[in-house]
Amino acid sequence: MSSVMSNDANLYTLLDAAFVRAGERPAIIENGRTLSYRDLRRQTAQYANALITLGVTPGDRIMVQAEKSVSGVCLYLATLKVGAVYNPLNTAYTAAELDYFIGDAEPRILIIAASAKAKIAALAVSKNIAHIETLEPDGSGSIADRAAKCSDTHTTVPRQSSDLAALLYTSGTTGRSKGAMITHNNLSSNARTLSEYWSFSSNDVLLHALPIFHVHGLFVALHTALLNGATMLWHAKFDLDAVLKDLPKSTIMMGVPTFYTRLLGSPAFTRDSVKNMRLVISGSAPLLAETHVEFEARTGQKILERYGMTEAGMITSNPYAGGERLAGTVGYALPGIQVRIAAPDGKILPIGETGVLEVKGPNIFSGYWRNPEKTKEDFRADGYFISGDLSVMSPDGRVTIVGRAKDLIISGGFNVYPKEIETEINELPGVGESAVIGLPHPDFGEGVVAVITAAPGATPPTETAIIAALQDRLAKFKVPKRVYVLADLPRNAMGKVQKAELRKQYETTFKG
Ligand code: MLC
Ligand code: AMP
Repeated sequence: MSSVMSNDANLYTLLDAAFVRAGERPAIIENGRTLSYRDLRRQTAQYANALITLGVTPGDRIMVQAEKSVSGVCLYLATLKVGAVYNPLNTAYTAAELDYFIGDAEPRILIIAASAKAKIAALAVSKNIAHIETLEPDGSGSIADRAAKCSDTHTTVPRQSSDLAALLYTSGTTGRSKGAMITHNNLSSNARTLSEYWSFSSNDVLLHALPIFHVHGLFVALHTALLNGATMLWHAKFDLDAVLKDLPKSTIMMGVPTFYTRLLGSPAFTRDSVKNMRLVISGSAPLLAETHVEFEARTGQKILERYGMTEAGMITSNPYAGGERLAGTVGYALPGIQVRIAAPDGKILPIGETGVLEVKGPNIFSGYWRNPEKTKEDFRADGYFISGDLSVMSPDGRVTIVGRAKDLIISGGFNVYPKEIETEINELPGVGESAVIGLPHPDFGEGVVAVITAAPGATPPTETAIIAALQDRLAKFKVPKRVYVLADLPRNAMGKVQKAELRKQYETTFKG
């Protein structure tokens, strides 16, 4: 191994070694079309060269808002390969939301669907984006055309372990999204740990139906499969019938709880559906204990629940082997990762007491993009990151998430911070104030609900009017499913809105 290679912490270099070993084995199978590891490697090199022709240099942000495609995987890997920073965005974000992200991330290149290009073009010019390229759901587009004309060999740009690999936006309690700076070492260490902990091998076939703009689908699923030269059965989205068809061919599946409640809702989902499955993983939101129990009763298999977050990758996991997968718990800290439970003032709490989970390890991001104050706020002096998740730990280290210290709703695995929605609603004519809460939703786990009051002397806008007004401003999953009107919002003695009261008041009324 050359000295350059041995010093190179580029995640792509680690993956590339697996690609070489895998050779002609299938990397990704989509609708009967197979991309071998050899071709994945070639196409990634072509995309890397395409990025170079666009003037990309190490550290440049490549912002991508595109539907899931195999080309998108090559583009992601190519971004790592050239030493640039991958900055994916939820495809549901509106142009208004994009405006903020572009201004904050200052990407060199923006890659979007052609249909969105016209809307964004003026914005991009005003924000000095050097290039807008297109990428369509079928994997075609101007970036694909450009790549097709490029050489299929490219020398990976070496990176140090602390260099940025990705910038992932995660919304915050203040309503503004923050970019989590994720390094090559964050990703490599987590990928290696999970791969070993979950016993991945080249024989695995992973059913991949998650979006690739978040940690779960982009890092956890992709990296574990790619690092092992395993095969992925590629689904652009979670389509129940399509998933049911591919399940019997799969050995591993990863999903958010909604995937499993949807599967259990289908009589076609049986023990036979998972006959070749060795591991079914759930995460990104709490899995109801009843879903865990029902899944085992139907299939004979226990879902493995794990816990993580954008800033930390995967933190804890129920055991793969040699221990119990306990419903309602998220398992133990992964090897090399330390967790503790602390009070809001940072005092470490005795075992058995509920507090906020704090975490430290090579998985922890390097801070919020251009936001040192927020970074400082979320870290303890000894390097622990404050998760905001209320948890309790058993004497043997098993973690149970019991709630959230942060005002956060998780709907179908997507995070929604009420403050952002409240800010938008409060600006609408006729609205006095608003409180946004999460209520139990049969499909999404939690559903977003708004409770509003009328402005003095005004008639409050109707539910339909509010929902319509928010459509252009907010991604669909953030728009309240229902809007209720109250004369006054319940407040405590300090004047703080009592969201727990509101949840109690509406949880039986709300049906999703
Ligand atoms: C879609 N809709 C949602 C929604 N997804 N509304 C609320 N919450 C969601 N998650 C809207 C649609 O726009 C549509 O609106 C209506 O709800 C019905 O949509 P659908 O067709 O039923 O939705 P579908 O496309 O099937 O998507 C649902 C889903 C998807 C659950 C499959 O949201 C999904 O893939 N979620 C995974 C999220 C994820 O990967 N999270 C990982 C984060 S990483 P209308 O008005 O048009 O009818 C992380 C760290 C970690 O958290 O630990 O992993
Ligand atoms: P995100 O910022 O999108 O990465 O979401 C991270 C948040 O999802 C965590 O802080 C938790 O609140 C939640 N989360 C992830 N996995 C689980 C889980 N298994 N159980 C409960 N909450 C989870």
